[in-house]
Amino acid sequence: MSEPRRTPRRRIGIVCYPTFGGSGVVATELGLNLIRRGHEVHFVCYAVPLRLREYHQNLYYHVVEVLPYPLFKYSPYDLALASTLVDVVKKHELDLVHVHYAVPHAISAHLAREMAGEKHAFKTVTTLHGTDITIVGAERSYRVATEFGLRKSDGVTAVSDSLAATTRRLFGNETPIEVIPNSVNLERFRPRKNRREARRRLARPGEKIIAHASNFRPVKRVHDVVKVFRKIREKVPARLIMLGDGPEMSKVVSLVDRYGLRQSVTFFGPIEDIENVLPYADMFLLPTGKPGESFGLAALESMACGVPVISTRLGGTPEVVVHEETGFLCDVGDVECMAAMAVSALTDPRRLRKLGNAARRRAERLYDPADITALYESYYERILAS
Ligand code: GMT
Repeated sequence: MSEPRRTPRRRIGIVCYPTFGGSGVVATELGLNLIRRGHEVHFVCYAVPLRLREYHQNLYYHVVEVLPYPLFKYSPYDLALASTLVDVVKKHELDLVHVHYAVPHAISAHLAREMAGEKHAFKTVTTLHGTDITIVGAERSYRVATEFGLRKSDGVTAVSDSLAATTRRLFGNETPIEVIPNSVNLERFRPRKNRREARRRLARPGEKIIAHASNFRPVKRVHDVVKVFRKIREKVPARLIMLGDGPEMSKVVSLVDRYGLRQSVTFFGPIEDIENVLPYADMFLLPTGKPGESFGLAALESMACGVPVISTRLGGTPEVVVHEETGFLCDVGDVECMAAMAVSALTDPRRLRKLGNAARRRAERLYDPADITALYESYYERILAS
């Protein structure tokens, strides 16, 4: 399916982390949308991105092979990426390489440009996604390199005003940052009819369904999900559905056991078709701690499914979730607040439906992939003309 394109056809390289994670999803969906609009897109990654499951004539995938060598305790992925980029740029005459997540992609792209030389000149755009600035980039061992990568990028974008502001605070005001929010695949993530049948497979009759999806890293405070759920269950029959996996998983399972909640919690692991579960939830919990979500793609995906979100008043989430309109925002760690908000909506079906409808409408109005892709297209043109 092709969509109208108002800018010249371009050859674009996209670099991202291909595993579970919002930045890889955003990069993949953007690449597919650019292809649908007639551009040629080359993904350069160490594995096929998870959501890249479609065939297109203008879609190319180039693997970054990282050689394990006995001398290397840590194989230099950044060098392998830079070398692969040079090969791709030379062979396919790319106009622009768009890297997602600054570390180390922005530096690899710059190195590739230096190595490719004038004859194969290309522009670079770096999209900041969050922890590449707030955690990894701010870390002493990466800070100087991250700042260098941003300075050497021809264009830098951030997924929220909040992340742009944090980047300026940490790295100075020199690099102009364009804010282009993430989009959500509105066809894939949509409210579903016939919910009753699917819900029967997910929960017992009468149970409200609470969902959480993440990479279970400490910043996500998944233990708060369990604590909030425990409090919700004191008032409302409910089931918790956990999607994803990560370093905190065993602690979370222990907490579930300690609270005696094993029979009420379903762990789905890192399933790929999360869109077949999310629409059947009544509420989505994302109690992320400091420094917060730069954006909160999982929250947006839930909203697109018509599911209200309870999250924290931190980072870029308040730009996505509107308190008392599409969900609720509480302070980090305030499980009482999160549980009270959840119970107030779960026990009021009209309000719950209103929140869900408003969530979907907001996703459609502000995060439509066609609109966001058009923003990237015009940004690319500005960078290419500079
Ligand atoms: O920074 C991370 O935690 C990883 C990154 C990712 O690759 O999933 O997540 C960030 O990028 C997403 C896509 O832009 C955002 O929706 C997430 O909020 C953001 N995570 C954080 O800021 C913690």
